Amino acid sequence: MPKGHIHPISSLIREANQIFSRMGFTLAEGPLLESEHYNFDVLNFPKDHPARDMQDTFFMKDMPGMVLRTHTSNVQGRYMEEQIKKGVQPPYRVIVPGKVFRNEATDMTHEAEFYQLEGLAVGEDYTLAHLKGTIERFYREIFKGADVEVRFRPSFFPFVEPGVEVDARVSGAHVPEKLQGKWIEMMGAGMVHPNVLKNAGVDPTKYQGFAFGMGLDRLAMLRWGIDDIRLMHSADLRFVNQF
Ligand code: 2NL
Repeated sequence: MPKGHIHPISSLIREANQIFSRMGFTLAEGPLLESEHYNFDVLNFPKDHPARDMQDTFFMKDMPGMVLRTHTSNVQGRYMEEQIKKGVQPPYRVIVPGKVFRNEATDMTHEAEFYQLEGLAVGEDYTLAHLKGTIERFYREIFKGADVEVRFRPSFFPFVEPGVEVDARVSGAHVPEKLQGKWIEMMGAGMVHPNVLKNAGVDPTKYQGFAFGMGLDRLAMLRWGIDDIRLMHSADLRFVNQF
């Protein structure tokens, strides 16, 4: 019998799950069709934030207040709320892989449906240094023991303060030639905004958190040197048979 192949995105999710589980993270999943409450309000998006715009978000015509989730962070909000309801205080560590939707024109590097992997860690005395160490270790392991340097540039996301853009420079035997030794923008991250903790029922005077979010399609393109994102979801066996 001919054997099937594992899609590169599935492969990355499995590997990321193994890597992060060794750092104490568990995996969580949640709905793709989400309320504006969990997709935006809980995450500290102001009512007039441009990301809420029709241009960026798919609103459900016949379901007022419902959207296709624009990130997987809806799940972390639900997760924290659930823990608090059960009486479970931090530490929390979760990763959330899954499909997200943006109302965008598509090209070689953009799809309207794509995959993200987000991570959230909440505890006492958590700092940006913990975020940096966690991310460095993830890239070292996903690129199979590569040398990894990580740097932060200041950035903005409503759900974190401070927010950072994360660049990585990787070199090693399993790193594609195009990537070797170059600074590449890899993800967004930051310290969880106190409002987000508060909205989920976590006491921000006692706990801090760090969070990050990366595009898995983009990571797969970098990891295997794939040059067109549209190949990823084309259902073309000539593509998937190479993995
Ligand atoms: C990006 C940026 C990011 C997060 C995701 C997050 C989730 C919660 C609280 C705080 Cl519940 N933060 N997630 C934080 C910063 C950046 O993703 O561009 N990803 C592709």
